[in-house]
Amino acid sequence: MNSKLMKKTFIILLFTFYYTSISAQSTHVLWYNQPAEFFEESLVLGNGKMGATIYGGVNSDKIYLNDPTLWSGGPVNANMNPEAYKNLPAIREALKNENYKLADELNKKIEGKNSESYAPLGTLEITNSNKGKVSNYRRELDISNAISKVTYEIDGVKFTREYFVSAPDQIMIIKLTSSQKGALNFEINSSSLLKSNIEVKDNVLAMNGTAPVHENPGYIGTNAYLSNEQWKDLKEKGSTTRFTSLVKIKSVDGTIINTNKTLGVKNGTEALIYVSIATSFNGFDKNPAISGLNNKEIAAKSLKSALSKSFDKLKTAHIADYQKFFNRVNLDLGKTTAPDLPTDERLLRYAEGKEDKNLEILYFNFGRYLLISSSRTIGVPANLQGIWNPHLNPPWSSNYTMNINLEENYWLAENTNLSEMHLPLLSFIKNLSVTGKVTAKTFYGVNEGWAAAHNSDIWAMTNPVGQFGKEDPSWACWPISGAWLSTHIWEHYVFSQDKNYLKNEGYPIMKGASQFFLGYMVVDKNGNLITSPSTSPENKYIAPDGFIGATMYGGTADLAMIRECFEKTIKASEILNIDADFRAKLQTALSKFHPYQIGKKGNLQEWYFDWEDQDPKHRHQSQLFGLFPGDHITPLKTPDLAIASRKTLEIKGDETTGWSKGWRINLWARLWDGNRAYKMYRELLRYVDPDGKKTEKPRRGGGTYPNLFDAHPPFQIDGNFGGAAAVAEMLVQSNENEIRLLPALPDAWEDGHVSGICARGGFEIAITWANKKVEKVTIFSKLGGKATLIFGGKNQNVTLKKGEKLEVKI
Ligand code: FUC
Repeated sequence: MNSKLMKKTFIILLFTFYYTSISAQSTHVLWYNQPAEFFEESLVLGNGKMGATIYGGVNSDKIYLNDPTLWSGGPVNANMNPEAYKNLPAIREALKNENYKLADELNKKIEGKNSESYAPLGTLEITNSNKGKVSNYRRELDISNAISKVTYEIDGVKFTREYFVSAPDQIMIIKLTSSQKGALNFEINSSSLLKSNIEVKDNVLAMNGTAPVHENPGYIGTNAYLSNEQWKDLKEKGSTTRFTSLVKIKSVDGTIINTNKTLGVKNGTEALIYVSIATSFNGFDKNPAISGLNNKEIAAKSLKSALSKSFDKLKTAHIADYQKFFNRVNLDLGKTTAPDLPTDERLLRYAEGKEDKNLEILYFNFGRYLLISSSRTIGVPANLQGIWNPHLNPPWSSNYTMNINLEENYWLAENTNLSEMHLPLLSFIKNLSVTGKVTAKTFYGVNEGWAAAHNSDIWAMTNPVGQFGKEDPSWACWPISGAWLSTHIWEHYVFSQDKNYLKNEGYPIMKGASQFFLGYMVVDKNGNLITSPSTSPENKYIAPDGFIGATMYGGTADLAMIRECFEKTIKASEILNIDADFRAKLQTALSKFHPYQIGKKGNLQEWYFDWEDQDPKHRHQSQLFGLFPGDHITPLKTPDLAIASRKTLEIKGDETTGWSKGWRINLWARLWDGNRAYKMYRELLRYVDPDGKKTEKPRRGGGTYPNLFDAHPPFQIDGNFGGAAAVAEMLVQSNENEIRLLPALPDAWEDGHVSGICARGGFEIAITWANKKVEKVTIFSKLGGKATLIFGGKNQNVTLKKGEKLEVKI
């Protein structure tokens, strides 16, 4: 071999070695070289009921425990401001006279209490007594099996901790092992920020406590608005939720050593920690103190049952249960040359604009992981932080914010094949429709139907918030969430084709939401139907006289949401072949809606008049509801409105909070602008420093924390869900008749494959594409049906039988 050839061969060999030794980035493992110091670095597990947040420290491993049914307070007294509705005529009169200042002031008279707060259950701490120099530390979460692991070495001995939270067994398991016989030495203690009692009895570490009687949102300061008498009254009623956590250790060979507050193992080689939790929450309308569940008994039962099973059996059942949901969808975006780095470094590298397709897939998969892990409790949807909250006063009470956040949590439920995870929200809406009847009557003087406003909590509170006149109408006074939420009922039906659900559960709730709006809407000076008073989530206008306010009439967002609610209720009544008279009423009302307006800047007008915004770059874009999540604005059906929506997005710019980015990516996808959607997806994945971290050049703003949690900032889970939903929206869009393939495919995703994405009409789609062109399509029908597939400029009609899978000819 001549020297030139030798050199060439050497270089080829070097490259081959480089690429085979440095594997590509994972699409399902988050991993780090160090323990978490901040919450936004921790790794989370959950079975849709029990949540665990793992820090993975060597000497002290902190694990926060959460149960989504542990909230402050008790069942809401919906009749809290029985005469509030009497203020409506004066507000409407002020608005008729264009006296916006007065209207804004009077609108506060239609306010009630603020929501209760999601409470942290407790913290488990594993303290290690093995001292020495730590090497080869690794902490990971594998979202393909929902198992987290910590491994490290001390003086040549390898220690492993494996954690999972099982849904079938309602238990958290931590397995500790050491590579050297008898090298495990650790102790466990429990603590809580809540009032609690800790004891060790019969080798079980038990913590029993109660949730706070009442909490005010963190931004107000605890209890700031309650008078002494109100406090006394609340305490005497004592309707708070009880909780229990139980911990037990099984060790193969070590000695179990207990104190009166701790459990421990000495000189063991393998140990299993079992953690079981429960609360007395027994439904939104039951007093959890008096008519609560027996939390002690429930926790004890799960513990006993898990103790009777082998580790392997528990683990196998956990993986099988989790994968039943997770494995339904598979996404591949083709070749990547990104190196295998820890997730925090990987995000930093990606923020520099580097390619990492598998990180884009990981974020999508992680969104699905989070929904499976946080949304499996009927009546208790995933809240602002999913189920993972360490704070006593969490941001915005970690409640249900219904002018975007709660709904955004569920945008990925149907299209990414997690319909079952939608049920906690759907059953929660049913609860809202109960308290909401009182709210409709007492706050708005409407005797038919139900209403819900900006915030809610586990008690299905529906009143407008604001602490009875103390807070800003721009967010407090907004009775429209019934319209938005009822579209989730329709979405569940149209994806699942479950007519029984629609008939027995869904339709009556949709009808109730529509009835409220028929009663609430009024006629404007042109004879059109509008809302009055109206606000546009949480933005403010500048009136011609310079007044900056929120209260006005006929806001675009209200009309867009009510339009969707009416249109979907009409469709549902047609499918069920019922309520023809009511349907006609809705049709007549729809024909009289104040129409969309295009403003002087070419934007889709947010306000009834073409007024300036106080903040033109405001994070909310509710006036675009009809484009997404609604579907009455589309580039084909309403091209002018689609162009105006685009203009609105241009004016707002791309720099915004996490959830708002999540929403905008979906909006760009619906405008079929894949490259813009992708640009914003990259920006959603932009590295953000943990909240408490002090750095010279802090990286803040909307984006992604090292543990892949969405940064509003602070942490809010909605951006994770909105971002994951948008990936599906870029690949498949559908209505009842048409399925559009790769409608917003960015140039960066030239080649790829996706399977398991759901389309309206009860279909599941698999697509393989190359050079941005569809190469192979498979369509599966759950119940049989027809659809038109649209791709590559072609329309193709398909008819499938129930359970049939068809490979479509290209
Ligand atoms: C809405 C948003 C805020 C935040 C809060 C929880 O009020 O405007 O940005 O997400 O909900």
